[in-house]
Amino acid sequence: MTAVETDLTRTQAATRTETLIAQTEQHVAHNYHPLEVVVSEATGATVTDVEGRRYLDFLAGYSATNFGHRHPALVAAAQEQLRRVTLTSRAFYNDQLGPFATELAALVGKEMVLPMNTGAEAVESAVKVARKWGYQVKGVPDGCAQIIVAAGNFHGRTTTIISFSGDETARADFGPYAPGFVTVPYGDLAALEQAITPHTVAVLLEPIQGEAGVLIPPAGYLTGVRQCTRRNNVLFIADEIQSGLGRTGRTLACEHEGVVADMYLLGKALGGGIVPVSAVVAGEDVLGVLHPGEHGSTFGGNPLACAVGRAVVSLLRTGEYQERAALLGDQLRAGLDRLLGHGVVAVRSRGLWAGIDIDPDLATGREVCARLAGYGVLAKDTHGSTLRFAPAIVIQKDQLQYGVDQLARVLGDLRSTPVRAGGAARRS
Ligand code: IF1
Repeated sequence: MTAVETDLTRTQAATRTETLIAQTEQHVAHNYHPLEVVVSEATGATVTDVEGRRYLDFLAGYSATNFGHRHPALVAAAQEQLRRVTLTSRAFYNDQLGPFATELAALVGKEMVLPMNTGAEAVESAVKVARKWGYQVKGVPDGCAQIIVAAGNFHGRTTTIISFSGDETARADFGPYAPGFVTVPYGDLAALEQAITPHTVAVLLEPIQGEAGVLIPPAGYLTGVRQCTRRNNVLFIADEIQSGLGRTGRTLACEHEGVVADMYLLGKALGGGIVPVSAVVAGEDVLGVLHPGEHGSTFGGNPLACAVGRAVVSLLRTGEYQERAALLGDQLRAGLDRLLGHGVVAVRSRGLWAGIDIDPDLATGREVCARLAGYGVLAKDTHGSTLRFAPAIVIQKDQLQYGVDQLARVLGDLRSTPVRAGGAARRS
């Protein structure tokens, strides 16, 4: 190719990016503000855009692709199932649902599974199950059930769930709001104890708060929640939709404190990044309150979802992904800690999941993400100047280092020319 032809190809590719972004913005509701990267292919820990540029994916679909994009075993399971049957509805049995539920329940150490599709549906399902358990088992007067949640939570976007969200952007103008939820500060056991009444049926928590910025509660908090809920005959619901399935170096984040919840909510990575698969996993004493007709879903428990979910469970059964997330997590943490005082003001991490607070005088998280993309690393900000790093567990050590090095590079660039008005003095 001549230099002129190469330039022409590049211009055409850039035009294609612009066209696709414009088309998306014109015809898709503006409920997101994506980075200006148009992905067309992905493998493992990397994605490629329509211009052929490769990036390291440090978001991993908000942990939906914990095992990497198109993991061969997961793709094979999906393809095999595509040749047989993909959807039956729950009006009939299918040959994947029973094995999926058995295998998932065993992985989590419970007995029963309620299969759903998205994370929010798993949360909604848990709310319904907890209320029904409250009325039928605990004996709470009809219509009085209360569920305690934590400030700063993120559990999804349905009308009930946003009713107890503290994020005004997610909540405002979507009322009237659902009653029956009480919010307490996250990590504060005394506040939780005080909020419990005879009408409390459940405490719903993320063992590590994701959207809030990868907030890890004080040591002993989850243990305290477990003791307090048990003492008061209240269910402990752990939303492990983002924290679960290998991300933190364990199958479940609750394991870091040796805590066993009554209900686990799983989603995201359960579908291997291929199909939406979520589940409530609990004992028969809890999920047993549901009877035919009381809850359901057209798609929940479909054979394609179950086949992929079974392959995900198989990957997790060996413990090798959990171990790898823990090991790589140590490397990530060491690399990020070296940036403290160099544009990073705080780092929180568990396994391969880190929240990184950037000096707000230097730049917003969004600005850092835009610059990282320019250096071939895709990440996502949350709340102002916090970044999240959560690459696929299949990422290679040198790729992980590359990502951290690019953050160091961006921070170096920003320290020499801060972008925020009122920020550190501009050097000439
Ligand atoms: C968005 C955050 C991540 C979750 C927990 C339930 C759900 C989620 C702990 C609902 C979803 C998402 C969805 C995505 C952004 C995102 C997110 F920044 F908002 F917090 F991952 F970090 N429980 N998390 O994190 O699951 O219904 O989406 O399947 O809504 O923009 P879903």
